Amino acid sequence: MSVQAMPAGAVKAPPVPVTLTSKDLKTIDRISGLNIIVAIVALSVGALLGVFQGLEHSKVLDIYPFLQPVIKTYYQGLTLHGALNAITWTTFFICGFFTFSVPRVFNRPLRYPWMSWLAFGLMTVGLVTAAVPMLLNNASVLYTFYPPMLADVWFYVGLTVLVIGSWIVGYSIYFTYYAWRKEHPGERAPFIALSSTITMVLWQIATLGVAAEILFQLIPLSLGLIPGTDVLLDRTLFWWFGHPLVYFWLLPAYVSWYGMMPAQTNGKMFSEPLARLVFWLFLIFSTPVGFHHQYADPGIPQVWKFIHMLLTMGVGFPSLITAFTVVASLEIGARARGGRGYLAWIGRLNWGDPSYAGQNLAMILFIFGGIGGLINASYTVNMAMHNTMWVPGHFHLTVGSATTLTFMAIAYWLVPKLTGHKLFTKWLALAQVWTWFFGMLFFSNAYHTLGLIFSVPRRTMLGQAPYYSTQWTPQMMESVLGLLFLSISATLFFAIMILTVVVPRKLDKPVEMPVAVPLDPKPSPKWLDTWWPWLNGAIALVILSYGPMLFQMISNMPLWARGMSVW
Ligand code: HAS
Ligand code: CU
Repeated sequence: MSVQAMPAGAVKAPPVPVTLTSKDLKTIDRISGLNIIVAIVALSVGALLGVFQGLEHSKVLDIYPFLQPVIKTYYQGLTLHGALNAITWTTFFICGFFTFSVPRVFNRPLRYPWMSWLAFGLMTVGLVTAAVPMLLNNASVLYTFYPPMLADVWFYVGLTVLVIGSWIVGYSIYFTYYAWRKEHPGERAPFIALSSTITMVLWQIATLGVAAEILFQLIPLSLGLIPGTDVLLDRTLFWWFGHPLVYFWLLPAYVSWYGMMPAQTNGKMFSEPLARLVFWLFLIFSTPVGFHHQYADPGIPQVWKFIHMLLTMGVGFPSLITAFTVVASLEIGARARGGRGYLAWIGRLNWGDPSYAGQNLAMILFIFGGIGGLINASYTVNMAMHNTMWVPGHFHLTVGSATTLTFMAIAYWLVPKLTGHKLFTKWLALAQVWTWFFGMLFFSNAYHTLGLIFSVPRRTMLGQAPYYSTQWTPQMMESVLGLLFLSISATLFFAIMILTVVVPRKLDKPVEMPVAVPLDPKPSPKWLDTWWPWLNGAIALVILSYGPMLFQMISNMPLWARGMSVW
């Protein structure tokens, strides 16, 4: 019908919904599977380097002399450990997980599958480009690459390409979301799709900071185009990115805890509206808090640090909501499974399923990780633990447990689903998640204590430190016990993954992606499915919390810090 022929006042009909075909599913699964493979390979190397560091700290074994000439220094190993685990494992896993799940909950193919292919290609090229200088010991600047330490230019170029690739993963999801929205006006976006898309938008806003740091300061500096750099400005731009980065790691776990995990234990989503609100709050509060990493930096007035501290307490709030509502969703499941009493129902949760158990154990570790985070954020208390071993204690409970153990547990249904092969062994998978749990408990307890009581510094080759004290021995031994558990656990994880992929054991029944249904079938209010207020709020808060300081820093930008290689 031509436009002229349409009667006045007629509403244009939405486009006919496109639904998933088996061919679409094959494409999605292939992209997702490739992402997961890169993620797991990165973790296997990254985790191994972590064990070497822990052994060095405890003086049990300094393995670095034996690693010549592959790994030349402790700091090179530490850089690879952070870059492979915290950046590569997480980012590739998340991109694979969302590419898998978003089209499925929309029951709609990716709008532009080529975008997701391009994204994966760019991310991989970026990873290899950044990895080469790291492996050649030309970029041992740790995963935060603070200037004036200066890496080979290809390290920064590789990181940039990796980040651009991950943006394109987001664009592929946004276009799919938009196409679905046009076909389904008035419907609420499914929770898993909405929360995953919010996570990708959060990542988009977050990475603007580090993109500015790399493009306008670090690449020009490493090419000799500017005489020096402004360290304070660079650190500020880095932490604009660095804090929301931690929610980019956490929120995919929350997508699973809210939207999938209850279904793995016969539960229902206690409150879908609250779950949506949580993700919107993360979008608003994740970025304007970066100064809580810079309490000790001179040059930032206290009032700004204080404002960021208050906003950090704001971003702690959605996690508190999560603690209560996710547990309520699980309790519904446990009671449906015959659970009784105030606490006895916990025993009836689906502990026999490694995918469920792993996520529940990750949640328990996150209680301690989260409490530690709120302690870090408290301005004055931060002075007691900043730059000490307390900090690696904190982040092994968060990114190392809440995120990593959850992703491992997701892999226990996702990899069988992608390969069509039965999980190689359920019992060893259960042993894997429990050993990770106990390993991290011991390890992080030891590191927290070393930092708090003895102020043992982080990011230091402690085995060589002249001030190494025998007073540290009990905690160091506790950390080695943790490492022992973690080494067993990691070995089990990789073995189970490889064997699941290569041994084609037939599935007893087809694996389905778990999707939790809401307890209350009423659709969520429209305002919890509407982008503009939240997106504008997020942008406004970033401008208010960073604008004045960045304006001041940029207008008096001294470019005197000459780049150096300290390794
Ligand atoms: Fe953090 C440093 C503050 C969360 C990661 N953090 C780091 C670093 C990393 C990191 C990697 O304010 C080091 C960076 C570097 O290299 O320098 N962090 C916080 C705060 C939170 C927080 C306030 N962090 C995270 C998450 C991370 C992460 C999440 C990764 C995924 N962090 C800081 C600060 C520093 C810092 C300072 C700088 C320190 C310094 O001086 O250098 C909050 O988001 C935490 C809120 C969380 C909670 C917990 C909720 C609990 C839940 C589980 C419930 C489970 C139950 C069990 C009830 C309030 C949701 C149920 C059981 C059954 C059986 C049913
Ligand atoms: Cu932070």
